[in-house]
Amino acid sequence: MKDRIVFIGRSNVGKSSIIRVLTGRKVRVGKRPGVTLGPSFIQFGRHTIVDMPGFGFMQGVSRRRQEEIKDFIVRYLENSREIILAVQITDARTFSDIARRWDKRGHIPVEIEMFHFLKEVGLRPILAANKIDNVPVSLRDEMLDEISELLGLGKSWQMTGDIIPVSAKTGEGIGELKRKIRERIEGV
Ligand SMILES: Nc1nc2c(ncn2[C@@H]2O[C@H](COP(=O)(O)OP(=O)(O)OP(=O)(O)O)[C@@H](O)[C@H]2O)c(=O)[nH]1
Ligand SMILES: [Mg+2]
Repeated sequence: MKDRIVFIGRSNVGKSSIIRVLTGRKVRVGKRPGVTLGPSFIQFGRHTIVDMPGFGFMQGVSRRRQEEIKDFIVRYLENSREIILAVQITDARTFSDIARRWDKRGHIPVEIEMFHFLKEVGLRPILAANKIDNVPVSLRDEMLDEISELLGLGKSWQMTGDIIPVSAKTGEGIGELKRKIRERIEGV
């Protein structure tokens, strides 16, 4: 049965924290990046959430190890027949800056690359823009629209239906994320 929902994202964006709030289960969360090293599995109703290690830059982790982790994630996503959906988590406030910095250096921003990859392999990704509590309310629409454009989803984040602003800290948007996950896995 296809019953796995994978949570992926750069290190330290709050994947484990969101899973903790969504499921009420104790999941290891940390201040330092690289807390989640192997995938871990958390029951979510009839489904299983897979908490993946974070990819991309991590302080104190060698570049080679970072590449290994990314390769592991990509291979897991390509080969597992049990995955029904992917939820990509990002840090709402820093997404655009980081993406532009990579772009300037002539690299494809890793989060954008990952989002496209998830689409290509048919995992219908939802983007949870986490830590929205760090963004002043008056700036949120602008910031989310920018994320939407950078991901190639169009100018208005609200029109996409793929972007959900959330905060694992305040609980904001978690209900909406839960609804969106249920909507996507229903009947599959
Ligand atoms: N302000 C704020 N901080 C958050 C939020 N969600 C998580 N954090 C903090 O971000 C840090 C990283 O959280 P984790 O949940 O461990 O992040 P992760 O993505 O699982 O990290 P790795 O396992 O290392 O890939 C912790 O210090 C959390 O308390 C949020 O919504 N708002
Ligand atoms: Mg984690």
